[in-house]
Amino acid sequence: MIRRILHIDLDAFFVSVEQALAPELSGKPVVVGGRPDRRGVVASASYEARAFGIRAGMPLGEAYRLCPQAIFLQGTFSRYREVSSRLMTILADYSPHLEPAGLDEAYLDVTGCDVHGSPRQLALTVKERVKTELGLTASVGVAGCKIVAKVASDLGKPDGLVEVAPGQEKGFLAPLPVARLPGVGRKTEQALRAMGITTVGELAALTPEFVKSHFGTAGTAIYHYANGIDNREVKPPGETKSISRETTFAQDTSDHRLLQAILRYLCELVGAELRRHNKQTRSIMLKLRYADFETITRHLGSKEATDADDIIFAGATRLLDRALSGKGKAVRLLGVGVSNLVGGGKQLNLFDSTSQRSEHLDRAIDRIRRRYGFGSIQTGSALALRDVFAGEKGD
Ligand code: TTP
Ligand code: MG
Repeated sequence: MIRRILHIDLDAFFVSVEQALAPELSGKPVVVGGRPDRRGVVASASYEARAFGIRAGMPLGEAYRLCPQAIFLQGTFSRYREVSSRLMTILADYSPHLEPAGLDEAYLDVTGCDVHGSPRQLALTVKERVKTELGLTASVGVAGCKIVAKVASDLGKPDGLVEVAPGQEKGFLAPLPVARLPGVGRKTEQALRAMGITTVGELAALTPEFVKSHFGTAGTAIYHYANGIDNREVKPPGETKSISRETTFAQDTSDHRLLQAILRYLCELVGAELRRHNKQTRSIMLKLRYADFETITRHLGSKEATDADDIIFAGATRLLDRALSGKGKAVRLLGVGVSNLVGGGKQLNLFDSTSQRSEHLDRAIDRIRRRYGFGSIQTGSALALRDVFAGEKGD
């Protein structure tokens, strides 16, 4: 099935909400951010104010100099949040694959949602409902991936609807200035210009190695985006994307056995959290901060997704051993994380009794710990860790 993604972004959001409440403000240069004699920056500017050069992020004093007759408003954040949630409620009527990307913007994956008409018709319906129910205008981009949908909605502003036909993503982006591409900030834009690259098409024609060598991992993403390639899914919020636990020692240590024991403990914390979310991981991360504050992270991918403490621990141990080999430095902080999570219905290998046994054990331990606290059981390899920790945190 051909992927179809909508990116919806309201026009001059904060300002438009104020204008909807006070129609006498419509058609005028209006700025939300505060009074121009106070410190602060422009949060949102009406398109009439933008005609004077006023932009979000600009100091209010500068905005005032550009357009003294503009109307400066403080704004009411609770009101914007309320409108935002009404916007998301409208969008949720059309697909469960809804990912808010800010107060006034969201991605909606409408692949296969034919009951609401074509993606273009759906975009028109959304625009119409936003207009009648919220009194606001939205710009919508329709494309085969998130990045192109976002560029498209931005290009049509205000009150726009830009659809990029399937397969046309690269050609659509090619003539645009590189700064149109999310991820290309001012610095990257300048660096690219110094290389003679000003359009997305010129960026796309470079080699991925070249872009990576100049802009690091961010460069790889930019290169793919420039080519209209973006495999990121539209992910509803609340889905856990990563889980990590780390601890800083009361005293720096290079005691390998102690580090391993703590690693085991952290892996058990991470594993328990994974299972609580009914998730499995395909990527294990180790974080180390040495006594001199040098901090490294190391990653290990795994072909099969897992939520088993033993497997997470085995992976983390490999990373730890590699990171410590040859380094005599003491360690100040140790952390373990998992990402690239896959959810729900797990695949049990029914013939592998060892992994089943350890899975039952993990879950039994989880139950006891939920009831009596995490410290109520310590597994052999994580024993005797009390008093080692100065602090523990996770996300
Ligand atoms: P944006 O969608 O970036 O801006 P906008 O809706 O005002 O204008 P546009 O028509 O270009 O989409 O951001 C949405 C809201 O987020 C904006 O109305 C105010 C707030 N915001 C800030 O508070 N500070 C900022 O620097 C930016 C960019 C936005
Ligand atoms: Mg907006």
